[in-house]
Amino acid sequence: MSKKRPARKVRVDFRQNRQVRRRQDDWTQQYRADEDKVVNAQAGETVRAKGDLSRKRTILVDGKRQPVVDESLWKRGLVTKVHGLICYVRDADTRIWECTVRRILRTRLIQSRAPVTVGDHVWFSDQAAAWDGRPVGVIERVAPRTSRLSRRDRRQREQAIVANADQLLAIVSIAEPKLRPHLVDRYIVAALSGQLSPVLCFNKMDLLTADAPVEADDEPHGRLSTMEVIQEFRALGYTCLCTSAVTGVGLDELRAALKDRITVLSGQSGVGKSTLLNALQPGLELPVQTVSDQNEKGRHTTTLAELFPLDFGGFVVDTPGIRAFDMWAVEPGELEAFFVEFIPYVQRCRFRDCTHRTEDDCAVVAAVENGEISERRYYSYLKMFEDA
Ligand SMILES: Nc1nc2c(ncn2[C@@H]2O[C@H](COP(=O)(O)OP(=O)(O)OP(=O)(O)O)[C@@H](O)[C@H]2O)c(=O)[nH]1
Ligand SMILES: [Mg+2]
Ligand SMILES: [Zn+2]
Repeated sequence: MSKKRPARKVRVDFRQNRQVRRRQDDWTQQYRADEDKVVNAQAGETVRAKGDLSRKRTILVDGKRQPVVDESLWKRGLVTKVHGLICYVRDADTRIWECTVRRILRTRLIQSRAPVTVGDHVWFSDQAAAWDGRPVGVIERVAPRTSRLSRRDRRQREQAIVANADQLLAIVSIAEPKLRPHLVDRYIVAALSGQLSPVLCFNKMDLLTADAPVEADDEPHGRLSTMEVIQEFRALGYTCLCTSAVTGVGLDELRAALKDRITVLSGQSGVGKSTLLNALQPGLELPVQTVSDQNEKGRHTTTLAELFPLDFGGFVVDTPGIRAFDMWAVEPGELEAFFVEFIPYVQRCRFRDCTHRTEDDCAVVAAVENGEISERRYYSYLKMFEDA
């Protein structure tokens, strides 16, 4: 092994291989820092490649800095479910592997409170030979995450639920239960604050008879009809799907929106989530995960989330934690950033820390008054501000 190579040259080579990373988590940096050391120990072994995903050889070292695994022998997969210490990993051939996490990696990830979670892209070593051919593996490495949804546990510690999700599908019904536009605004804020793109699905379109005004929440403004509400969200640039699980309208668009993405599902009870998903993919059962059971060691384990594969490509994940919004804590001051139509105005307010409520010379209020910002959206902002 080429331990005595100069460190500097190796570091440069390694950086060239790095990908631009969005929203790097601390643990990943930590891991990368360790990897630099690893690569030092293995100078010349790194292969030039466009990104770290295509790098052919990275060496993991044990406590004595000895290389233990060769990445060219690892498989790539996606964690679809975590149960206690077992991660279920789906490989490129859709085979599910039962994996544990390499101890050195696990310690590091646990220290930085970022254990392997559903949605993680991982490299794992095939241990089937030692298990009579059963698909058993060991996770050796976790790819950097592009997004992470987490919630706080009772001790206020962050708990990752889903990594790398792309979008939030907010399903609402236009009737039974009635449409509540304010709730849609909340879904949008929730999605954006979790780094997900919102996709709005207005279900039960078959129940749209005469397009009567939407019953107001308790919003002190003129009433809009269902189609006007939808039009308003469209005008803001959000994807709005109009579906009916009964007539099948809009299902193709919904399928196209979900294809090849990791979609987090949300929507109140009764809006038609299960019916809609079953219409998309018959037999797709989405048991909401509330499992809390005893494993053989008598320890309580909770399955927080599971990725369900769509046969046309992509995954959906449905969890009560995400549905209940108990993780989307948004500071009042952050809120304006999630109201996309406010953004051009906020810098024109007289006060830099304007909250757009009672301040003098507020450009947002002025824009509401002259009709450039919808009154409905503005009142929604006020309501969320008070609740935050
Ligand atoms: N008219 C009409 N009814 C629908 C439609 N989609 C679902 N429903 C009905 O709405 C009711 C609730 O649907 P579900 O699919 O169980 O709703 P859900 O969102 O999964 O509800 P939870 O599991 O409680 O969260 C059922 O009686 C469905 O038949 C639709 O597009 N049109
Ligand atoms: Mg359901
Ligand atoms: Zn203002």
